[in-house]
Amino acid sequence: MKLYKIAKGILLEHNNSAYIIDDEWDSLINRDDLAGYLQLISADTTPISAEVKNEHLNGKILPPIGSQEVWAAGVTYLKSRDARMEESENSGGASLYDKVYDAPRPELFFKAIAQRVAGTGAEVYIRKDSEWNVPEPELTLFINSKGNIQGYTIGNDMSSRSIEGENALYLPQAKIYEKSAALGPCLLVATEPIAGESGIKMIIKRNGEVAYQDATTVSRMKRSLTELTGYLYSECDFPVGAFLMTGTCLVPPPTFTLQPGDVVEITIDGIGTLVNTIALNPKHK
Ligand code: DO4
Ligand code: MG
Repeated sequence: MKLYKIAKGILLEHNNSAYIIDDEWDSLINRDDLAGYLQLISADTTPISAEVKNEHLNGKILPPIGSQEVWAAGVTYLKSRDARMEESENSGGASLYDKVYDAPRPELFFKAIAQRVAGTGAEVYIRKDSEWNVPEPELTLFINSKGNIQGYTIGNDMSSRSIEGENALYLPQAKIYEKSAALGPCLLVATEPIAGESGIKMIIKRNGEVAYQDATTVSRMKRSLTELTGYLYSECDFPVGAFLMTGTCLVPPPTFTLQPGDVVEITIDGIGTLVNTIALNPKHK
């Protein structure tokens, strides 16, 4: 079942029917056994028509986040390790990525507060002081305050490769700025863990033409989702839960950098497609 955060509240999609749920986002998604609760709610609520559902969703979907923090894991796929070793070769930082890929402790970093997160259909930004920028398509977990993975969404961990490549200590500046993260389109709430064979695909369009595309599967991730969650929750409390991006699985070739107007489409099987347009922050142009 899928939960959408919309301008007028919360929309639940379940078994080809849609329902408007009268609840508050943070307390709803943080509930224990969210899937069981949503099943009960759908049995007790009158569905809305397909027409009304489309009116609620068309161009009006908000990111599926309330007041949670967004964290991110890094170097969880070979592609990410290799790309980072290449971009940091001149700074002498390449071995950091090699080591963290094999170490028991994963790389985890703070990514965003909700204010900096875009939803599907909205703009994400590239930094004006960065000449090499990429989107990072990432399976993203919603973990409740008890540390249970309750749902999945699609994340885009926008990154400056030039800033991170110059010096690994610049990572927070490469990763954290206005609209440097996108989440959406919905929260997939499932009782079973997401299947390893679930596909992740990214297409980047420039002037309507495909400038880059590639795909892989969740099973290529080196670490397990519970391992990442365990490290994140080991010394931090998240009273309304947290989102955790699980690392990028696709990296465009080194010759590629994003430009304003590019459209990034990230699809994960069973969840949907997150679509964002690249822009410069009008306040900082
Ligand atoms: O090590 C830097 C960041 C890695 C990252 O964001 C990723 O692998 O997705
Ligand atoms: Mg990333």
